[in-house]
Amino acid sequence: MNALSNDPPVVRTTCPYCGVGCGVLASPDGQGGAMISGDPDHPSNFGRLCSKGSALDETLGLDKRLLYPMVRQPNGKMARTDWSTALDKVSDGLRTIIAREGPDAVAFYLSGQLLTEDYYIANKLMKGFIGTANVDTNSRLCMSSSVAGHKRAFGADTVPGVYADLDQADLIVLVGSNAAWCHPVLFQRIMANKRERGAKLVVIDPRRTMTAQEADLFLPIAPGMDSVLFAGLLAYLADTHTIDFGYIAAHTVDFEAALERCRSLAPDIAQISKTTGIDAADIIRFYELFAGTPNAVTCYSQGVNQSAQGTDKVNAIINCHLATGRIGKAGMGPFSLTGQPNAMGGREVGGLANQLAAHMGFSPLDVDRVRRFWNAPRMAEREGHKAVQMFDAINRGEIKALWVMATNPAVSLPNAGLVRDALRKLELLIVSENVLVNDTVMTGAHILLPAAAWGEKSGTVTNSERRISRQRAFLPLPGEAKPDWWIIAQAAKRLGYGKAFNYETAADIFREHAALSAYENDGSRDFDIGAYADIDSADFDTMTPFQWPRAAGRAPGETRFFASGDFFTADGKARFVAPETPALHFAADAEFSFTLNTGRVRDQWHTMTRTGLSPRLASHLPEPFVEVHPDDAREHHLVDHGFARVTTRYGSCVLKVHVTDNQRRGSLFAPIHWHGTNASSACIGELVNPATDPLSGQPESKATPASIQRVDYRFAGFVLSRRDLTLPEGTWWVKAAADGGEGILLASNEGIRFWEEWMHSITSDATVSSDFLDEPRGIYRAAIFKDGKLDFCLFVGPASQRPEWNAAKAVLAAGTLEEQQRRALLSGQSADGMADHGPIVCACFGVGLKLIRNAIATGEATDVASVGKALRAGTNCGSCQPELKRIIAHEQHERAAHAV
Ligand SMILES: Nc1nc2c(c(=O)[nH]1)N[C@H]1C(S)=C(S)[C@@H](COP(=O)(O)OP(=O)(O)OC[C@H]3O[C@@H](n4cnc5c(=O)[nH]c(N)nc54)[C@H](O)[C@@H]3O)O[C@H]1N2
Ligand SMILES: Nc1nc2c(c(=O)[nH]1)N[C@H]1C(S)=C(S)[C@@H](COP(=O)(O)OP(=O)(O)OC[C@H]3O[C@@H](n4cnc5c(=O)[nH]c(N)nc54)[C@H](O)[C@@H]3O)O[C@H]1N2
Ligand code: SF4
Ligand SMILES: [Mo]
Repeated sequence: MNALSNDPPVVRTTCPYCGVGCGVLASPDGQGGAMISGDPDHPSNFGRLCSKGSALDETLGLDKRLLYPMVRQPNGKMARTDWSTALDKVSDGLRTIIAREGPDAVAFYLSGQLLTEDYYIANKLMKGFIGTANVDTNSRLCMSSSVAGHKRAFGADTVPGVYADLDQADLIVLVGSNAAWCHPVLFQRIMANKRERGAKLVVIDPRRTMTAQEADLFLPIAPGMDSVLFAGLLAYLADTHTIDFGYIAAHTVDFEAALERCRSLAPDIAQISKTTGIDAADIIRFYELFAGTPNAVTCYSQGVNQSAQGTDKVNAIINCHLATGRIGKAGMGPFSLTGQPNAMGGREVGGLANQLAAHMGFSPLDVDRVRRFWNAPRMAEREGHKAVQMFDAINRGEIKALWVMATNPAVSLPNAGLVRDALRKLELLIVSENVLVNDTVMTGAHILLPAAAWGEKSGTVTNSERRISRQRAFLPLPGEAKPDWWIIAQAAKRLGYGKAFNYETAADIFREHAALSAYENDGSRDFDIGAYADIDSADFDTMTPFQWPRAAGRAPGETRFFASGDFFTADGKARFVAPETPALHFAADAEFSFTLNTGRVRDQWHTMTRTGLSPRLASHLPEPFVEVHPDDAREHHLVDHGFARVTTRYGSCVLKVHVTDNQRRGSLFAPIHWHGTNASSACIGELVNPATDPLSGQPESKATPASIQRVDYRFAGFVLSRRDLTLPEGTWWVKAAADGGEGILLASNEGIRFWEEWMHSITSDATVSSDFLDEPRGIYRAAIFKDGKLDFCLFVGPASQRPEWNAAKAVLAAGTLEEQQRRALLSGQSADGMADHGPIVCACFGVGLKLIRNAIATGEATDVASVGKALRAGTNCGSCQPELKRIIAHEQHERAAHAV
């Protein structure tokens, strides 16, 4: 339903973040904001939201939005223009380059954050009308190894299972997935099954993540060695006669050859243990568990996909499910967890350069079929460049025009420095964006097109379990922002394809997409939603979430694939695939002796253009960091909370050091969220090697040879400000949203006199309302108050006593202040009534570490449940529960140690 009968109106929509695809209820407040809650009727989350979903209300502001079309002027500056001028420039630019150099000189780079309708027509324009398959997407960095693995094994990119399988599985294996942080609502479902039904959880990851902490069995695998572990599992299943010969004989081919290769890759447990670095006894426990538990689901994510062996890893996992016939039946199957809200939808429309729409490829038959359906004048007949190669082709000057939509390649592609060089070489860089400033825009866009954002746009997305849900608008379009599909259709019309792009609503496009999925299909292609080919606009408005396939005439229901074979290969049989020996291209050498692993943190989304607006989300892990094992830290003289420079052959960053034995020796981990717009030196993409999987083209983002050196700063501090600020050159800084303004954490070798001078220089017309200088102790604090409110403050002190900013943040948030509160600020104390609760642990209820520690110290809280009772922490989305457990264990350990 579009609007429930409550007052104010409630709009049902879908979360813009991860592939879990949670249903969201949004109640607009009429002033640009909205109340957000989980949709109890959505079958993906039943009302739950994680910290990011819960904080969506804090991300709706328009301050940082791109609201008008803009074009670059001869002087290099961007200036506002009208849509007609901007779109003429887009089409003239593309037309000129195509006329001069042919269609392969232009490219689109799309995103799993587009709606299916946007994605569909972007592909249609390029592959059917401009006549090139140079269309790729950030899903290349995300899901393409799964796609390639599915196609090799099943003949199509099919996810066989559904989330409900988790409720019937007795064994859940998570491979290369930090689901506690990255798919939190699904992880809570797994935890409920563990708690309530005794389902066992195995986690395979080089790091002891918050997910791993909850596992019954954690296998700390050496980076890149998953295919060896699963090759060993296949051999073990064969040796222990736990394979399903009937299924293998009836529905598969190539078992013997794959088994033989697996045996040579993983000859015995001792060898597997040596290669994978996992304790032999734990390997045997895993193999026994898997062999002995028919209801087993293996979920996997970027530790599998983002690898130079990604496709082999996927197939090594699928092999074990095929061999046991554990696929497509309730409670069993391999399960690729998708990352972005519409990663799956992008695959449906053929968003990747090696796919055509509706799960078709570049076979002459498919090309011809799509040509006829679209009545396309210039069908692309061969695959285009995959993302990394696309940017190489730009660098070589072969691609002259690029249109980027809903992704930030200057940050998220590997070897991002080279990507920026490529962007600068373009004759025409068009960017459709929500925000005015990001690293891609700043690298030199010629045309900026303001796209409708979440809450404003309307269409469909598909989650990990093939469930198509509506995103609905609940806010008006701000400024002159327009839906992405509208922008593409307008460009297409100007290029002369008006008839084929004559859409008035997203529903028009959805109908065509559904019709193509059914066109000459008859069960030959997995993706078929023909039941929706004639949906009218009113029904599209009220459409409830459903799973594909839904062929015309087929009733809605839970859908699985392959329980009784029927694969999409020519002979209907699945393929076992023999994995190759993992290529050791990332072997460490003397200069770069570490392996740099990269990934995500709980409360931030990618390059933070949305989550970065939320003060609540900013307070969990506000600084870019690198995790190091204690022994490595000792050897390299690194100190916890100090700084280090991480260097690879491609670039370097200066990051906060987190020393933790959750990290493997020899391995470093850094999150991907920071970049040039929000930190001085933390764009991890610049460090990542551009090696790719040979089959999928997916970059190896999890293993780059790296080195680490200690960096010292003499002073540290922070700024809180109601306005945008630039810090002096040479300062290490990171920005973080704060209630009422912006926070900047800083470190510097410049002393307090330098900062005092800087303070006075930036306040030339205003006056510093009060400041405090303690030269012997190296402390400088200054503040500007305006209209009784804190406008700006700067705290600098010796790095060894890094100033705490929580008390000052409370002052910034407070609004008008009493005299006593002002004085308290500069004394570094919490003002009355503004308690400093420490860094936030539970983002949903804003519960700080100090409060939690207090509750444990007083004995009020002894476990997660009692922390929840006392403080509410962990009682909403639950994704901080693993961290609460760590804090409780740590505090209790400390207290016991002191008691001795
Ligand atoms: N909070 C948050 N959630 C997100 C996102 C976000 O930005 N923030 N992004 C979404 C997107 S687009 C995606 S794709 C997903 C990603 O979700 P995940 O894949 O769960 O997240 P990552 O942190 O990228 O990586 C997962 C784990 O792979 C491990 N790993 C590294 N190398 C190996 C290896 O060789 N073998 C194994 N077995 N594991 C390895 C890493 O240590 C890491 O813990 O998250 C989605 N959800
Ligand atoms: N080292 C390393 N690199 C990685 C990864 C990793 O684990 N390690 N993970 C990879 C993965 S899995 C992914 S998915 C990528 C993600 O990387 P990106 O896609 O580059 O990251 P986002 O920050 O999500 O960028 C989305 C951009 O689109 C804008 N946007 C959002 N919604 C819309 C919309 O509806 N329309 C338009 N026009 N614009 C919109 C946002 O403002 C933002 O600027 O990063 C990849 N890069
Ligand atoms: S788990 Fe969180 S981020 Fe993912 S869809 Fe649900 S609410 Fe959104
Ligand atoms: Mo992703």
